[in-house]
Amino acid sequence: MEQTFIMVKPDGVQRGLIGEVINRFEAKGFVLVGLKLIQVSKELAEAHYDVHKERPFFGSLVEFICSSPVIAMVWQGKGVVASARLIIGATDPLTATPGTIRGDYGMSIERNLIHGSDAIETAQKEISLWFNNKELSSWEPTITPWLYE
Ligand code: IDP
Ligand code: MG
Repeated sequence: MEQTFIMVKPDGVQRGLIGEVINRFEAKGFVLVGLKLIQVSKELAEAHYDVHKERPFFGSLVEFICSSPVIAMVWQGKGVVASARLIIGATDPLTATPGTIRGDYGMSIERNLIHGSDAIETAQKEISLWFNNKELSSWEPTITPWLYE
């Protein structure tokens, strides 16, 4: 089953939005298979954002991600990678559609609350960067037949 990596960034944790973020994925019908609160090291933040290492904001982005604990999660379900990106909204919260997490709660691109993997391949890489196998549970909620035929 498809999985994606979701992180509540330091601003989301500081603003008390952990429960709100979890609720949106849970209420939709996705399944939480991994969850931890961690203080991110510089090495992990740099590895996670490696594709952006040449961008001018890379240094401040890494510093921001390490500035306070984050919530790292793995969510599972049909089409979860693309659907999570829709739930999260556009990168710049001021242009993100209301109803999305960034559209409802964000004010700037540097403080956009949440990360979600951008493709299935990226999701697999990010999940293995942030979690080891023992930290992930494979389980199926009993309500599954009420979510999928
Ligand atoms: P995404 O998080 O929507 O996938 P990306 O383009 O992959 O957006 O950028 C990764 C993160 O880098 C963004 O979530 C945001 O925190 C930060 N970022 C992206 N573009 C800018 C920018 O122009 N200035 C400052 N930070 C940026
Ligand atoms: Mg991205």
